[in-house]
Amino acid sequence: MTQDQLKAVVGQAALAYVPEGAIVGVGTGSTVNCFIDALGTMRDHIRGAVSSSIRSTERLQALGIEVFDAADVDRIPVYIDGADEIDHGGHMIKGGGAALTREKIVADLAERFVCIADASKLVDVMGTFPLPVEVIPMAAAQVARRFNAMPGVQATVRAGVTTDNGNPILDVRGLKITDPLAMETEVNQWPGVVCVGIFARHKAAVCLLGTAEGVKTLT
Ligand code: ABF
Repeated sequence: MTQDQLKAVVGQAALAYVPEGAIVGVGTGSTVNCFIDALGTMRDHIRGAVSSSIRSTERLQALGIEVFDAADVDRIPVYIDGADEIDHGGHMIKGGGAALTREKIVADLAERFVCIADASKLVDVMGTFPLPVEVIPMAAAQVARRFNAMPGVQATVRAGVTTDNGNPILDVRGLKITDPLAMETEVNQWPGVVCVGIFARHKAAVCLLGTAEGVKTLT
């Protein structure tokens, strides 16, 4: 099966985690797009969605699914989102799609995070995928210097990209994230960091992994 076929399979499989009448937390990315398209087939069985990006909002609305503002929702039963990397503990690198901040905000509303990914995203140790970090513009250079002071690590501003929040993103190469929670906690404290793309405090409770042998459910 092609990577796109694997994404479609896990997008469909995620419907099983959407309770009747729910407001569903929806992530961002091509795998999530497959989930959104599948969600459209059950739009009469859900109340609506809370979205993590303008592009996911537009896709949901085009399918007739009502989108609620995260500020108007106290709690949601489930958040469905992709990842750039996920390790065997459910920790993720996210933000390749530049939506990491709103993704983490919506994930924080959810009782359960269900990650949908093709098998290529599962890794033993995260860091091969460049770690995205959303920063306030005036802090970009200083945050990059902090990462560049680490052996073998290089941070660069992602060219031509501004997040839905109007901020730049640094992509950090050369990391081996052996303790995701510790690194997330540390980087979160650096002045000017809006959001670091490590999801350890908000790790996935379930990962639906699309493989050639079918969907594997990792918990
Ligand atoms: C999103 O899913 C982002 O955090 C992450 O970058 C993306 C993965 O995109 P894709 O599903 O297109 O590989 O949640």
